[in-house]
Amino acid sequence: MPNLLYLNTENTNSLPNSILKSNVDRDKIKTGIAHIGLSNFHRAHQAYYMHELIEQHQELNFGICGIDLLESDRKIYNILKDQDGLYTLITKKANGTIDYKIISSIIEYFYGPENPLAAIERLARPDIKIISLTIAEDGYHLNETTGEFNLTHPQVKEDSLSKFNPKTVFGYLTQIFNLRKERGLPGCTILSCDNIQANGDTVKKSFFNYVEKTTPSLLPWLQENTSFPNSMVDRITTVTSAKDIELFKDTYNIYDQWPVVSEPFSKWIIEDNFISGKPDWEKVDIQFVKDIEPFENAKLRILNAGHSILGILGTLNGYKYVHEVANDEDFIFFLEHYIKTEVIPSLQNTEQQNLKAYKKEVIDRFKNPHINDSLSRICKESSSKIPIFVFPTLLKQLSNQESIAHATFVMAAWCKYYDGVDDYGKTFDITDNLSNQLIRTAALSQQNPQLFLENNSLFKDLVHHDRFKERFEYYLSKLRSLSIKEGLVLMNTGKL
Ligand code: CS2
Repeated sequence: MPNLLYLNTENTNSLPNSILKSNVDRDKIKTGIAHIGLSNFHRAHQAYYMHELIEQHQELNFGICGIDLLESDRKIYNILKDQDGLYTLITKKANGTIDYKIISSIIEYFYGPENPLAAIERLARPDIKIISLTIAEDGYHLNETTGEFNLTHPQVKEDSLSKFNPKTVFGYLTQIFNLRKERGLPGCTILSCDNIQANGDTVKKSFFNYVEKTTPSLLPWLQENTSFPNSMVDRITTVTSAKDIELFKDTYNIYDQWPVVSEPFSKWIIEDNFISGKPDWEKVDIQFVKDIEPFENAKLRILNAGHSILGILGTLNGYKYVHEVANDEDFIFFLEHYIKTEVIPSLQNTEQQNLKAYKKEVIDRFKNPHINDSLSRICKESSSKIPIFVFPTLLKQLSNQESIAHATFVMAAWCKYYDGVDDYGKTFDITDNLSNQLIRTAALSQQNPQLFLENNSLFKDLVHHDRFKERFEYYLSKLRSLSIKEGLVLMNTGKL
């Protein structure tokens, strides 16, 4: 057995062509994009698209500079530094085939908590034409119901007081653009790649609110010199397991400390609103449209809501992975019915999409038994997700006087989820910023179901709807004595 190869530039010459077929001299790639949040998703999606564009079309002006801002990102930062930005994308097809590809589009990396000024200086340089973000739903500090920026969030408040050691994306962006303005440099595009409603508009509004409060003199310059396209991003990317690392090591004799695992499907649709230019992304099948909203709503309310629903219901039934739930008829029948009778009818301007086919495609993707997407990943921070993924369907159906049965059943199951115990008596972990609050109100709901809804600003709009409140109480009282599976069987046969 030859010596184990550690993944880094020096060793790339020894890598088999099948996983690193490079036509490009990496030293010639210039940085054009700075990406904040080197999540697994970013590495399977945007960095993958850039890699393809660099390799297949010799695009040398948009290499990626990665920036991490969170304490929890220290590990990925150190690994990427160790591996010269290289990592492996592991793609698992539904038929069991696994593809490996070394991705080489990340060419610089900075870690904010270690040296915030270095990161700020780097992003202030005009070669960076796009600053993209994957900071997760909770990184935007939005009020869950109103969608407004939460200026009173402790970290946001802290940043507004100590400008030179920022913690939030908004603190960083303010310093970066302050420098660009002072130095007479151009602005750039801020591209959100997170699953939040109107992600570009939202980040713009939040950022401008923050600037108005902290550095109002910068605002007119920002209005002239920045743009914020909305986008829809899609690729299921799971938590990497020790087994994935081992399998790659055993197959190729290469040690990658943190490869990324994803499905073969990938999609990215963006509004064409880039103030300082963009790569020729069309060449790698990225779509540009005038109005992203119909695509984004369909994705958030079908795929992401579908995930959360399988996550919550499946966890209550003791399942651990998405594919286990998606291959259980009772669960999938319920989900299909929800999409068909409550989501699709409440979506608007959908002429350009075949939503029936999209529903089928999404469910087939959920069934892929090889990517092992854990329900704990899906349920993490569900109090930031459910309001985006499920509430809009519920509110639209309520205002249209249409059926809310499935969505409300899900809300009742979500309340039961905060008991932290499945139907077999096994406890599970809940990772959620609002867990203390929601665990407490879920416990109180044993006496009075309405307390789960009323004690929480989360449900603001919904609690004005008596029809919803009554249904919620009905389903929750049923679910207190039925298992989730029994409840689903009754729902699926129209008996509940
Ligand atoms: C998931 C998403 O986190 C979630 O709740 O639904 O991460 C999902 O896998 C991606 O949006 C797929 O594009």
